Amino acid sequence: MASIAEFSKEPKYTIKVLSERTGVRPVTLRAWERRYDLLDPDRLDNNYRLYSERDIEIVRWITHRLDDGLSISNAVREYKGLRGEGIWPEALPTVLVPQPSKTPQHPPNVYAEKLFEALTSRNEVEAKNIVDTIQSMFDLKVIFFEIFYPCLYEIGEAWYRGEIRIATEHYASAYIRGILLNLLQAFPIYSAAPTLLIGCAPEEFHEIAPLMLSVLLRREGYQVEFLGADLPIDDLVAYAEDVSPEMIILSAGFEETAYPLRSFQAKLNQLSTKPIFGFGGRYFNENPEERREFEGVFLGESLDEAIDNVHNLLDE
Ligand code: B12
Repeated sequence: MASIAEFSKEPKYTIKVLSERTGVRPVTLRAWERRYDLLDPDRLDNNYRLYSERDIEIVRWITHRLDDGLSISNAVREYKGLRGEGIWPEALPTVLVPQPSKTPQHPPNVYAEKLFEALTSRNEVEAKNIVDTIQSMFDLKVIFFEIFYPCLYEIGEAWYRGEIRIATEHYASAYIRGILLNLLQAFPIYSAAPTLLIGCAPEEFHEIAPLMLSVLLRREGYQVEFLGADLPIDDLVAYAEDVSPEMIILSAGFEETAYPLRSFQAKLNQLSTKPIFGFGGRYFNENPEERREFEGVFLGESLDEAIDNVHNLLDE
């Protein structure tokens, strides 16, 4: 394992990047800086902070000590004690999430078409090459929204037109689901962060959108549990009583799957922790007038909007 001293001191990352790479919200990072004098970032002309790879490793080390049960003041004291003796702590093992580093050769839609071709012709070797390539070039949001989404959309259309078999559609969606699950598990879990349960309404089996949302929110440092398809409401309320999440997010694509969600927030309000219920999905996008019939928070038409709304609801 490398020592933190081996990481570059060159200031180049904004607080948003530091936050995404460590799972610590910007407001918390600023508080640690102010109260404990933890980091001393460079400032741009507009006074924005700029952090280095070394800063990222320091914050990761501190959060690891918090996970061990230390308070923030004790974790910082320990870190400063080591530094006072001229010792740099060991850096934590790095997470296996691919980081984009290459310049894109084509716009994302070209890769969406290539992936569609590879998956519908059951060429998994080619599909893997494409996924490796896009992970080396694009941010996860571009991969999810501009490559996976249009690819799946076309698969649905091709199935609807009778051009591909149901089994081919299942194969393709299972492949993409597998990539997403791997990504979800590659991000670290921060036990001090707010807990979110994310999944599908009862009898709803379209789980790829909530899975994408789970990956993106875990990347932002939330403690996300992805619960998958077809969640029975009463069991989920009992689970929420055990787990005490800050928020539960469910997706529904059809009237029948959305319907049982009407009473969900009322049931959650009977728990002492009163988790927030957030919802979204194809049914609510296609029937905007129905949203107000549901107690809870409609999180937006897109996953990007949902991420902003989760921040607004949980970071206050
Ligand atoms: C893969 C797939 C399946 C798989 C799902 C596998 C899995 N593990 O997820 C399986 C085989 C299970 C399946 C089953 C069915 N499917 Co299907 N399926 C699809 C397909 C091809 C892709 C869906 C997908 O994952 N898209 C990618 C995600 C990212 O996009 P999305 O789900 O549309 O979500 C977007 C928004 O809705 C929103 N969103 C979604 N959830 C949430 C949540 C929150 C909180 C927020 C803020 C936003 C949000 O954000 C996303 C990005 O913009 C679509 C094709 C299509 N055009 O969408 C058909 C499609 C959705 N399926 C369809 C149908 C009809 C069915 C079945 C009824 C088929 C059948 N006869 O059995 C069943 C229904 C099962 C059920 N009760 O849920 C139709 C729906 C038509 C309609 N309007 O009614 C579609 C559109 C196919 C078509 N062209 O006709 N399906």
